[in-house]
Amino acid sequence: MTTVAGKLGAGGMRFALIVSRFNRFITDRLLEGAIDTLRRMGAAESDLTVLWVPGALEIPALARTVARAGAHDAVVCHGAVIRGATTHYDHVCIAAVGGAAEVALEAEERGVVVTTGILTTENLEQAIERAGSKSGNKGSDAAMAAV
Ligand code: INI
Repeated sequence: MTTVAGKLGAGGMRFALIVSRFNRFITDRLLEGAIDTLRRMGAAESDLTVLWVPGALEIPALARTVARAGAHDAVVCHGAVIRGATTHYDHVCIAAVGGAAEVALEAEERGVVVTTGILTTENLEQAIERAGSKSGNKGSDAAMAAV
């Protein structure tokens, strides 16, 4: 039997952690989860770079720039898009998550991994649940996926 599975060791890997300031109450928790996971998997402090963007909409462009620059093995994206009164939510969700997925495909050709811990939720409660409470921490999950 041949089985292909990743090994969970982050030693020697360089990570760019992109995080949006919008809904920072949530994104701070996603970032903390990612950093905690990477440290526990052996990543060196000097191999972690945190890059802030204004909102989730800005994540894909920076992720692409970082992936193309070649200074990191993985780019982990963190954001929190929470539905408001208008359709803006839908546009930001599609552009942010779809954009990050497109960047991931391009980056893969360069041997760079791009993963997303971008929450898209109906309300704040759902976001809190996914940022370190009863539904885990999606920042941590995205970091683990990158490794
Ligand atoms: N950005 C987010 O990260 N989350 C949101 O919930 C959000 N909403 O709902 O508007 C949001 N908007 C800002 C957007 O990401 C850009 O930063 C802004 O439009 C400037 O380009």
